[in-house]
Amino acid sequence: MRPEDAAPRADQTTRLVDYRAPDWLVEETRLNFDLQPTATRVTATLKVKRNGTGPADFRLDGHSMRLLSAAIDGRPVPAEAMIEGEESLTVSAAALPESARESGFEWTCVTEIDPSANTALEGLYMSSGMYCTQCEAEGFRKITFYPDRPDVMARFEVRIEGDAPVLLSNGNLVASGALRDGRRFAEWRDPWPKPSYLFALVAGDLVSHDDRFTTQSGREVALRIWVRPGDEDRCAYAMDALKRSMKWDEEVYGREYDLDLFQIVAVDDFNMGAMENKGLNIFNSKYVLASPETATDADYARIEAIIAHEYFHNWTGDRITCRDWFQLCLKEGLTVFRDQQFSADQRSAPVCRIADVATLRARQFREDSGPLAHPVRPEAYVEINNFYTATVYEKGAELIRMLRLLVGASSYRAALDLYFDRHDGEACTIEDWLRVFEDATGRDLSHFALWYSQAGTPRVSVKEDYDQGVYTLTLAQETKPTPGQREKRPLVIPCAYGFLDADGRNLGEDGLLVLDKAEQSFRFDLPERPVASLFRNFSAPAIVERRISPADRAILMGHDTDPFNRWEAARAFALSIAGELADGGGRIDPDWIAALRTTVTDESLDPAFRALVLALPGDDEIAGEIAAKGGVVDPDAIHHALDQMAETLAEATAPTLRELRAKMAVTGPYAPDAESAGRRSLANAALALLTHVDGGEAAEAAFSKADNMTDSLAALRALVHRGAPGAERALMDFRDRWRSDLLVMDKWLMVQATSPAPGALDRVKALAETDFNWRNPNRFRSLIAAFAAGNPVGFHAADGAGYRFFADWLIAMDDANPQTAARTAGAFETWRRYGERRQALIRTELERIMAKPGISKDMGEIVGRILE
Ligand code: 0A1
Ligand code: ZN
Repeated sequence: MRPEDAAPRADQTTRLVDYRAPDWLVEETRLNFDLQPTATRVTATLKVKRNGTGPADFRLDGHSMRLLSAAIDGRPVPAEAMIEGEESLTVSAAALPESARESGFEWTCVTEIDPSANTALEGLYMSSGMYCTQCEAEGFRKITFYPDRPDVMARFEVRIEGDAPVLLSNGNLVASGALRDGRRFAEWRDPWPKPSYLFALVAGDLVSHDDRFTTQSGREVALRIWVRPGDEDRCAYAMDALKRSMKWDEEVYGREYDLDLFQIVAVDDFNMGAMENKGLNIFNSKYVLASPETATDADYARIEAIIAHEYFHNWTGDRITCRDWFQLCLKEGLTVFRDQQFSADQRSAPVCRIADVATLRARQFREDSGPLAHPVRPEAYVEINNFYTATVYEKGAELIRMLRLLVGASSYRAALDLYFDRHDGEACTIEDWLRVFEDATGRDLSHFALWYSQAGTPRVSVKEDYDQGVYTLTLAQETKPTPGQREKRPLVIPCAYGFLDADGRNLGEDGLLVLDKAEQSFRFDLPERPVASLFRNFSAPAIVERRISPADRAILMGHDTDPFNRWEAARAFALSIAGELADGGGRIDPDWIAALRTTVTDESLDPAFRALVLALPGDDEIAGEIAAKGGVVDPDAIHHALDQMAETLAEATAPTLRELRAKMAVTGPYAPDAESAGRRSLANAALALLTHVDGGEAAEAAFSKADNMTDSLAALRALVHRGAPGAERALMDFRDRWRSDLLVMDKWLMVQATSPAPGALDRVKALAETDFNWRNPNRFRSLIAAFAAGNPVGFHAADGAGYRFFADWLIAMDDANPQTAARTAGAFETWRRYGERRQALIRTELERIMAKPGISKDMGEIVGRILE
């Protein structure tokens, strides 16, 4: 690809090809914070060293603050020697004192910032009365002027003065005490050099839930989870997950923690899930706080995964970081892969894999097939915050999974050992990452590297032939053009396979094929025609197109030794029925119902797995299939098709579903372990179906007797989404019980926002007009984003009212918080899938957003790319 093809908007674009090493490095950074809500003073003292030779301007990033003074080696820098750009401050090489030009100098500057006015939640801001920071990717430049790029790594010393009882930063606490006027101070030192994006500060009225961990080499680490008073009894699960993560990283990757203290803080206002600041992770409170009454099984699983993810970043992100933001997948793809491995080890590996693939298809395949498609390592961006995407994270993780499959588990571990040895303390690139694998295994990965630069999901078509003892498998690959990349080359695609005979028994050896050309045939001597199980465990992030008879599908569904492909066969069956029904034809094949019944009642199978088999495909999944085949998507028809399938299935299996519910009942007090969670998920999947035929009777009973949030919410959702007579009552009861718990109320908002029952938009509008704190990203996502992304029927209402409502909110949010607004706007990315009328209505809204005076860089880039 020519890099200029990828330019979203020529003027503001940052490009990978323009990367230059920094002219100046920072060895030590001393920060002094005098905290005041509207006027915080920051004094930064940097020990600066020339990187390279010859004269170079001293350029610092910075904006949204007041520069009060600046000095070099203690001497004030005259105003005329500094050039203040829109987002920078430069002291020209000529203005630097002679002695400083070659050997370096000490830079000091004092800035003033207003955390209370910072609604963008980047830099230093306030959340529920506490100070906190978010510096990834480029938030540090809103705190002080600094070379705010990940390849500048410094040792940080931080002194905080403020009214709050708790004052935290990275590393180890070296001093603290009282000052005059009730103020306090604390001094923190982080011995590990780090880029500015990993800096963190928290100050507030907090309490901690404490524990300890002894590392494999016998060092004691104090663990602290900081929360608001009253929340301390909801930290136990997060703490347990943290200790398990620390142990797992030692056992599986040989990685030990490297400070005396590891802290986590829960904050209410946060743009993302959490942040891996060195030694001081900051979390969205939604991913820390959990109790049986307030958190669902899914919440527990997310908390476990995110706690692990942030902890694992200590090595893959903090000790080894990214050279520049184009390399984001270096830390994110690897850390997602590591957290997926961890969850698989803690829970059921196949169930985790199925859930991960379902998410990948729903989010990343969708992204890869539309206007926002980009390579795992992008080559140009306007706003880097727009590239914290499913492609960088989830597809990035799939690339590492493929590498591991190709080289084998022990070579993978050897390569990772080499990575940590060779690059500890460095800021690296994808080239460094791949070279480690080449050096550790002797393989040439130059072709594999294409996965990092080529966008789009490859489609692999499968042809099979059996003749006189020879089975021939022909695989052909094609990747459709994506924005800025018309020409696509064949990728290296691993296909894990096995063969079954007509009775479902193993036939021949299992193995791994590697497709690395546009088309390849593979021959196998086999005594009978096999039922091939291909792309086992989803061995490559590809779309597989294969004609397969219902009989063969039933064999895979019932007997494959690969649980992923058993589920896949069931999903493919359901998808083909749904697609045909939505197209106005087809019928509900009784074989589908029979096969489902067999699987979900098979007691040798994990209930969580059976629940996944029982779940019908999502609206958007079907829409994606229709669009890929060139069809026009009609959200009402898809929804109707799914309703018909659920109803027919429920009618045919109601007694089985009731029996399943009874069998899956969990006795004793609630526990979030995978086994009990699996039983609840099967019972609740059955409940959702039953609500299609019993008028909500079972769900009402379940709602009133639920003693945990998983069951309570599942029953509420079943009632509301079916528009059952008991729905209003249940909604009121739920609200009355939980009105003071905002995280629980988010669930209540979301159930209503995603309801396909008539009147959802009016309801969402009314909810947005009550005491709805829309500036809080969790609230905004639970109501506004959930409606757009999770309510296809309401959002795509033929009169365009859903689009208008959503665009109004994007415009409002863009003024307050561009990052969250732009991320939410991605709900429009599939707009070209719909009919002309809907497209015209959406275009009007997108153009209205683009025309908004003062549109942010974030939103301008996303909407601009969607419209292109
Ligand atoms: N690095 C964090 C997530 C994160 C990314 C970007 C942010 O602001 C732009 C904030 C947090 C992670 O992967 O967990
Ligand atoms: Zn991450």
